Amino acid sequence: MDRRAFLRTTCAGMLLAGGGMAWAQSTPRPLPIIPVTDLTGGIEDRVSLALNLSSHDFGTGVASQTFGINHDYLGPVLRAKQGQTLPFDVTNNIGDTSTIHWHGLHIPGEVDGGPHQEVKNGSVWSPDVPIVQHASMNWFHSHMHGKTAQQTYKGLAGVLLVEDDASLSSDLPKTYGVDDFTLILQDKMFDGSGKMEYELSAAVFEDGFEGNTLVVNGAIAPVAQTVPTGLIRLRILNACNARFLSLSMETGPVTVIASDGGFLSASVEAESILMSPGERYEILVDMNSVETNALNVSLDGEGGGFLANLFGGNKTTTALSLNRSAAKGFDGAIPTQLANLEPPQPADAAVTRSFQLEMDVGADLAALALAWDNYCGDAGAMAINGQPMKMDGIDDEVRKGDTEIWRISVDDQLHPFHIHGCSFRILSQNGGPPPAYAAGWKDMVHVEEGWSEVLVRFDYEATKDAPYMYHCHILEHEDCGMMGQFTVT
Ligand SMILES: [Cu+2]
Repeated sequence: MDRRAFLRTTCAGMLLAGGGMAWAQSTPRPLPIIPVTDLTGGIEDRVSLALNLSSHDFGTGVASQTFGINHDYLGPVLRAKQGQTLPFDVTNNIGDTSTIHWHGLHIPGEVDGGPHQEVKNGSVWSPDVPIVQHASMNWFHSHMHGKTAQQTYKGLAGVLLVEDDASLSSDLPKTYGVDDFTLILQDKMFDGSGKMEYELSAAVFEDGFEGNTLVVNGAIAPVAQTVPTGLIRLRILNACNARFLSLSMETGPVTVIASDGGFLSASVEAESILMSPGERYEILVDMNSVETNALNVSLDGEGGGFLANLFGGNKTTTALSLNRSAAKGFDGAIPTQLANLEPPQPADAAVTRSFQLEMDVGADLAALALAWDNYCGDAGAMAINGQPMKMDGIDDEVRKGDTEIWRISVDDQLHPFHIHGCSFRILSQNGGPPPAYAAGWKDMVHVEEGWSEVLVRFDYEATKDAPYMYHCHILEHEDCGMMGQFTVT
C-alpha cells in the first residue's frame, strides 16, 4: 500500500465489520456546481442529452465506473420556462436499453419517458416536451423497467428547473452558483479500493439498496461553499435509491419555500424536514446574521447503519457547509407570501381509488413477475393491489379532467409513492395532516402507518400505448413490481 492510499484508509475511511468501506473526510471539499443549461432566454437548437458510459472519482482517489448525461456522472441542471417546448434529443450510448422519465412534469404519456418509451443503445429519442406548469424543481432519471435502480444509481439522473414570469421576477435569490444552488443528495457504497459498488441480495431488497457514504453533487460529503452575505437558496433533490433523509440546519430552522410541484403559499419554518427518495424541497438560508451555517443530514427512524457506519457513530453529519464572505449578495428578506394556494377541496373528487402496496406476493405470482421483466434479485415479487407490474396490462383508467382521491396503504414498512403526469395535494399522510412544508404541490407522498390520501387531477392524455405509472420510489421496490400503470383519456 502506498503512502497516499495508507493515509486515505486511516484518515478518510474506516473499515467496517460487514465489508464495504465508508468514506468520509475531515476537510470538506468544494461543492461541485453542476453546469447549468439555461434555456429561459430562448431555445435555438435541439437540446442534446447524451447518456454515456463513463468514470468518475467521488473523492476516494479512484475512478468508479459510472453513467453520465453529457457529463461523467449525473446530467446538467436544465433551466427552462413555462410556455416553452423543450426539443430533446436523448442519445443512448450506455450499452443497454434505457429510458429518461421527466419526474414532476405535467406532460402527455407519450413524452413522459416511462418504461414504454425505450431508447435502445445507439439510438436517439426525440420528444418535444411542453412545459405547461408553473415554477417548480423537477428531475429526470432512468425508468427502464427492471433496471431503474441500477441505472439511476450509476448516474442517469439530472435536475430540470422550471421558471415562470412570477419566479423570474420574484424577490428571491436566483444567481446560479452564487446565491442559488442545486444539491443532489445520494448515498453510495464504495469497496475497499474506493470504487462505487452496487450489489443486491434478498435482504437488501426489503429496504432497498442503502449505501454508507453520503454524496453531494457527485462528491463525498461534507462539501463546502463560500457565499455572499444575504439570503442563500438551496434547491434540494433526494436522489437516493432508497434512503429517507432528515435535513436540518446547524443554526436556526429549515425555512422551506417550495415543495416538489412549486412554491408554498408562505415560507414554513421546520426544525427538520424528512425527504424520501424522489422528493424536492427549496429552502432559504439567512447568511446575514451568521458567518457559517451548515445543512445537516440524519437518518430518520429505523434503518440504523448508515450514519453509524459513516460518521463514527454520530447521528448527524454535515452535507454542506456555508461560509460567508465579505461580498454583498441578495439583500431581500424572507418573503411571507409566495404563491396563491387554495386549500385542497376533497368534495370535488368524482372518484376514490385505493392502492395497497405489498412487499410480498405468493410464489406463483413471484415467478410470473419475473416473466414480466420485474427484477427482484433473490427476493419474491412486490405488488400493488395484488398485481406485480405488468407492461401489457392497464391497471386503472382515469377520465381526463376528473378530480380524484387516491388512497394508498401499505402492508409493511415506509414507502414513498409517486404518480406520473401530475402534481397533487396531500389530504392526509399516515392518517394525519401532512407537515406544513408538505402541504403544497407534491408528486410524492409518504405511506407508512394506516394510509395516505392525495387529491389529484390529470389534465393530459396517456393512452394504453403510453400509459402513466404510479409506483413506490424505493427504486428496488419499483423494479421488483411495486408499480402499476393507468391511462388518462
Ligand atoms: Cu416501497
